[in-house]
Amino acid sequence: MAPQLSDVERIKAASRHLRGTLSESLANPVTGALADDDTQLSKFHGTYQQDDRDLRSERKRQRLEPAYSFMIRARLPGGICSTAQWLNVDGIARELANGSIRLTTRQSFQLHGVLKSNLKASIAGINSAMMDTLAACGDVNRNVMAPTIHELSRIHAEVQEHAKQLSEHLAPRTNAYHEIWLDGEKLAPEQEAGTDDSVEPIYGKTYLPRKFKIAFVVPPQNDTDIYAQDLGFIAIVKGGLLRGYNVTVGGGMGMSHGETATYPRLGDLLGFCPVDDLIAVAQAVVTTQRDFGDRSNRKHARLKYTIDAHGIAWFREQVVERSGVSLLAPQKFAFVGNGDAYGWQRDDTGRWHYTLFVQNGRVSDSGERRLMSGLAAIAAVHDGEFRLTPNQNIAISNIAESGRARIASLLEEFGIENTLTATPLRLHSMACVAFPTCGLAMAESERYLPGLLDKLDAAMAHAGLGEEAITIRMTGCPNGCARPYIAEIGLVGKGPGTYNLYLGGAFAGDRLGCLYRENIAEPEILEVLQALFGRYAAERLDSERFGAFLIRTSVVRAVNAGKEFHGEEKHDG
Ligand code: SRM
Ligand code: SF4
Repeated sequence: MAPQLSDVERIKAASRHLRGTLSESLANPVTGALADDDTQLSKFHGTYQQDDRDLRSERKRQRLEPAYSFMIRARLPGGICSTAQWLNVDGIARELANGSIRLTTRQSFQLHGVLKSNLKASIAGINSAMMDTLAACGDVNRNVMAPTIHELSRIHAEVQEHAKQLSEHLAPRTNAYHEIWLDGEKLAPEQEAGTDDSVEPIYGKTYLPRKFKIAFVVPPQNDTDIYAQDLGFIAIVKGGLLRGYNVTVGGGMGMSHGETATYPRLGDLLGFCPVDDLIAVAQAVVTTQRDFGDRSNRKHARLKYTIDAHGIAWFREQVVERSGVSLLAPQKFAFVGNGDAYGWQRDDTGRWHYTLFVQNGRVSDSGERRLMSGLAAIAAVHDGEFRLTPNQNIAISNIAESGRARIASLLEEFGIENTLTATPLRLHSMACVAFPTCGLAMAESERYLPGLLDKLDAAMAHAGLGEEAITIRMTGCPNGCARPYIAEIGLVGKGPGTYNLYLGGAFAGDRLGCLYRENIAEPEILEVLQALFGRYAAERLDSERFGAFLIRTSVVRAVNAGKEFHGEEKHDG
């Protein structure tokens, strides 16, 4: 007997291509929430229902419904955002959301704290600036990432264009988004009734079994963390020309504490494909996952588990057969790091780019550092664009030589230049959102990491490592939104104030970390890391990275495959 489908499958199938009763839910003045089933469907439209977790118990005590509000996530292929678009988002954030903009780990932005009554105006406002939120979340292909490299402007533009094309190709085709948010015309009755099977030629009416993520990257920088993606395209550049892509499949970060059948996994190299074949190959990967992904258990539904269940050889056969593309052997490449290059860079056409460190992606004004106002002031005078990076940062891009001094003075005026003053440890840090908005958070993350870093910076300085870069990432739960399992130091929330500590990930994001301490609080985190920083300073080899050092000295074992992540523990699925 076929296993029972998960409840989300029922909701998708009955949704008439993502309509559900969203319009009715939005119009209901009695509650700040959506109807239950609609909370699943709204994700496909780029918005999550949340409630303020800081207020949860007090609201309960007062017998009030939770303080509901919505998070809105945009879809911004390659993170490119014109300055006009930025100003539009800035305005919506101030007027209809919580007054801040949150840059994400997938080159996009989120707004938090949008009341249901303001949701439609906010989403319509984002669309008015030629951006959308469709498929920013949900069981579909999400925001396609592309590197924020600046030096090679032509290669960047080409790869960026491919990311955009693929994003378009894999976008849902349903008219529901336009109908609900943009008062678009209702289409033919059979589309509205959800009985027309041609509406979603790639996805069908139940879309994918789970979320799906794609990134492009140009070695030697692995800034889009290609091995964490369901599908990755590694650019092979020879003689200054883009020759094609090595394709990776089956990366992913999410897992659940105590459930060894769930694990983070690095993508496998599937083969090399010429540029012209990339859409066909991508579609074949997506449709194989559509047809074989596990629709009964959402914790086992990502592509990584489909590949581990059937084997990579089987998967390659499916892709070759469906795409008609015979994948060649992967071409040589090497990565050196997975962070962003900060500060000023000049590209090969002479234009300037400035990459700014945004701690944990939070754009707001705070004391002397008026980041939100500063970026708005820069957007008002800058005729290039902003590029949101895959590491929660922002680049002011495409600045003419003549405009450079003006941007530099605005950075100073608003107190936002910090790439020279922050330590390399901090510049290589990321934390997910977690409290108070994330419904899945078990521990603090964005609000906690900056303070912890103050103490770790002191420990690094004490060990004589103040100028060393180590990647450190924190999440409030094991879902892995800041990709902690491929950092050299990963801290993953276990409960209020406690974290699992993972060590030994690679500086270039191509090896997983290994569990070193479980459920520890700040005093032990500091004690353990202080001791290891001391040993690293004393015993490291020339240019040996922290993660590699911990493996050579057997502090932790090297974890190169998802199935090895839990060590000797049994895989029960
Ligand atoms: Fe994530 C769920 C925030 C990137 C793995 N993620 C969530 C939700 C929507 C919580 C929820 O389901 O209720 C979080 C909203 C918090 C809030 O209040 O805003 C959330 N994820 C984020 C962001 C904003 C983190 C950040 O600090 O930047 C990132 C938005 C990216 C974007 O613009 O699209 C974000 N999430 C990621 C990544 C990193 C990546 O994509 O490279 C991952 C790991 C990679 C992966 O998918 O395997 C990630 N998020 C998850 C998971 C675990 C999925 C799994 O396979 O198990 C969940 C939970 C789920 O899907 O059930 C989740
Ligand atoms: Fe929320 Fe967990 Fe993602 Fe952090 S890692 S944003 S706590 S789902």
